[in-house]
Amino acid sequence: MTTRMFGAPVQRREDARLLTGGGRYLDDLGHDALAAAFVRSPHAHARVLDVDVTDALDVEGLVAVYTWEDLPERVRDPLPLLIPHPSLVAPRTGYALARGEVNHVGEPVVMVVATDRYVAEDVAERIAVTYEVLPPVVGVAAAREAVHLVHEEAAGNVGAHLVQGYGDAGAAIDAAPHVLELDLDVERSACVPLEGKGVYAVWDTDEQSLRLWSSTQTTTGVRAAVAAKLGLPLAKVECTAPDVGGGFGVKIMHPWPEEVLVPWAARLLERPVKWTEDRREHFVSSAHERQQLQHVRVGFDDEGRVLGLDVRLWHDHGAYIPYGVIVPINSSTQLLGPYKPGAYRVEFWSLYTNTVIVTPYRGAGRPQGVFAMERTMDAIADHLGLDRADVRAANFIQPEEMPYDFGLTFQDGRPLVYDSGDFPASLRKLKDLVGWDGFEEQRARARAEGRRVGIALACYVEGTGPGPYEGGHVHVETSGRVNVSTGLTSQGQGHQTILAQIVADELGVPFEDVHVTTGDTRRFGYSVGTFASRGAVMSGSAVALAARRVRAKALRIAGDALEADPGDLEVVDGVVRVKGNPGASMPLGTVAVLSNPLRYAFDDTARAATQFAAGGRGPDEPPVAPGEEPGLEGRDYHSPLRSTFANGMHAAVVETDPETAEIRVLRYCVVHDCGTMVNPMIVEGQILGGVAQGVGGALYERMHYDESGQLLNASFMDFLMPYATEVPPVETDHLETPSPLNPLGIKGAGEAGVIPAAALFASAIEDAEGFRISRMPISPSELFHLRERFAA
Ligand code: MCN
Repeated sequence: MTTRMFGAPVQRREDARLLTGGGRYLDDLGHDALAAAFVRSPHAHARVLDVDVTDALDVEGLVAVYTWEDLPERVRDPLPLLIPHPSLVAPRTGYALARGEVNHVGEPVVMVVATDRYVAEDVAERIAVTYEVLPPVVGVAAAREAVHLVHEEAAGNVGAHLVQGYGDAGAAIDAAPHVLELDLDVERSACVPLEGKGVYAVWDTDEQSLRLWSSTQTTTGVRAAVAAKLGLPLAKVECTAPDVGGGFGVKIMHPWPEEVLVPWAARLLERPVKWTEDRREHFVSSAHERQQLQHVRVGFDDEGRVLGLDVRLWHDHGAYIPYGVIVPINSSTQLLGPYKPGAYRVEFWSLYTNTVIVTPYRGAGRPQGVFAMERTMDAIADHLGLDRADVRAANFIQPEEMPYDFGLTFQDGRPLVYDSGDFPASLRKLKDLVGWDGFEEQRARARAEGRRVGIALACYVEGTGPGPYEGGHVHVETSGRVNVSTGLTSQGQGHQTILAQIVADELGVPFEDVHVTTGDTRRFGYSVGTFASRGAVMSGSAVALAARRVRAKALRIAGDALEADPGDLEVVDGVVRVKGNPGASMPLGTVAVLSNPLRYAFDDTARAATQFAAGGRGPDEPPVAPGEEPGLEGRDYHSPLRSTFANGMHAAVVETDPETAEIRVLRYCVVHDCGTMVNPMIVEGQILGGVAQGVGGALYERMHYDESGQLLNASFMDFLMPYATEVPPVETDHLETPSPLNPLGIKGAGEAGVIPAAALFASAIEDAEGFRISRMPISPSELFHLRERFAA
């Protein structure tokens, strides 16, 4: 019997190469290329009055210097608004190079191309830009006050505004026996992949075509955007992502200014050009996320059931808004988690600030939303003197209520409908795993010893696997090797492994025979990309559908050759055989010969193999039926109705030092439900990676801007990320409630681990300390000051 690969904890086949230094990242390419560097704004908000390059022109090795005025028409235009939305009241995107004005420190003003990067940097230093400094708007609170404006046309600094809900939340709250209000604050942070962005472009003058390599999550998006900006036919642009050292949302199709400028310069100069982002550039000119002020008003009954919930969010989207409202839409809809408030109203304002733009960072607005909801659940429990887990359970949507339609609109513009999930079962598992019910005694014992120990749990639901589509192509070679390609781009999610697992099962071939290519538009041109936890759902389903097509074709062709009905055939270990009569069989590679007229005609050995396999009865003519495509290959797409909703619950036990206020994580437990798991080992790795970023976001990482809009901690010396020593061991348990929305029952898993961490740690620290935490992240010194404040 062939071993079933779907669901098996197969080692990632990518790892050996990456762990032994075999990775090939953007900066490993194009050593002979010209290098680009940028003069970037030192001011958060200013007019650009003059650019003087006189002192730079005699530097040896300088090739070109460009300002906005030098750019051709399409490259001059504003960068695209990627996701339009009716709530956008004043959408502004940036320019590839500043057009008379800069709106954050780090915005590119001048592009320099030189023989080497160090020369380009030297030239950049000699270029004198004269600015007229304008008052900056730094932080979401300042944006809301709107004493100054980022863009004149955005009154009140509002880029987008939306109200939605169901029922009459105001009336439900007013009539409720208990009412609470909470003000909550999440600070700005960022995903900080170890490899920054980068792009390398080669113009082929003979072919009039462009080859691009980009450290991106969306090769097809970069290709389409560059072709449009440069006025090139799509067929003349190809984009490949080499190994990508982390993306986490910051490398989603923008296109980034550099992704347009580098190919443009390569074409103009007819020479290869490369740009690799350095660490400081990444901090000040890529993207951040998370900052949001939130006000909650909630009305509830004596059992803690939420009767009405009114939430207001002020989201900081930075200087421009190319991603529309993905992040605040996620916050405002996904904060509902596994709960069903009687009535709900949410209103958000997405605000301009003179800081780096926002892209959806792993979790994409959900960590902030979950922070609001889970803090609310804790506040209700504490107010009523009830168990925090019981209050959550009292508000759960029940499994028999699935699919559950909130009557709200989700980020994909489609209704917010949960497809499946069993929240009470997840909670039972989590409570058992962490020992929730017996913890009271443990806490009391610890307190008697002068130790401060606290426990918490936090729940979330995450829309994953959004459309509109993703495709896959499966091709069986005459050797029996199976090539799979998809437009998906990988940054460490193990796509080469899981897609091979899926295809191996669907086709009935050994896993080792299946080879997967991702992130290369030459191999697969239609794709949306890797984000929103959609890879396994979307490309997994697409390659499964493509493999099913190939299998059906193989059975038809082999059936003819073996004189058997296709329904009587099976494929086992790469061999098509008659069920119950394994002697009548034919390897898939041989079937591939039969589907390839020229191979059949000219390759005697291959033809003989088909005839041998068919017991000497091989056809005189290759059986490619009229109208049938040659080749044992197939392509298919998955286009789901709407997102599928994964969910999870995390619990943590923390201890805070009574003197130093150091916060230590004693236990971290996860119960996770991402539908059917293709590879549980990878899912656990993804959850662990997410938890690591969650720990960072809750306890260490923040973007520290001063009042003038300078980012003070734009280096790894100053931006504190957790090391392996700070990330606790994670104890994981799973529940699998399959999704009815795709052929494999899969839901996404790539972002989940990060989502509840801020809420969880706030709650656990609160439990240990006895006072309310309403702002995250929290450091030991802040905890120390909070203690002093609450003691006073
Ligand atoms: N998986 C599975 N079974 C499931 C769900 C997932 O086996 N039911 C496995 C698959 O190997 C899948 C992986 O888990 O590829 C991640 O799952 P999925 O939710 O499909 O996420 P994507 O493949 O679409 O990856 C994107 C996701 C996102 S949105 C961010 S942000 C993120 C993440 O992946 N960025 C990452 N994980 C990352 N991991 C690494 N190493 N680097 C990043 O930049």
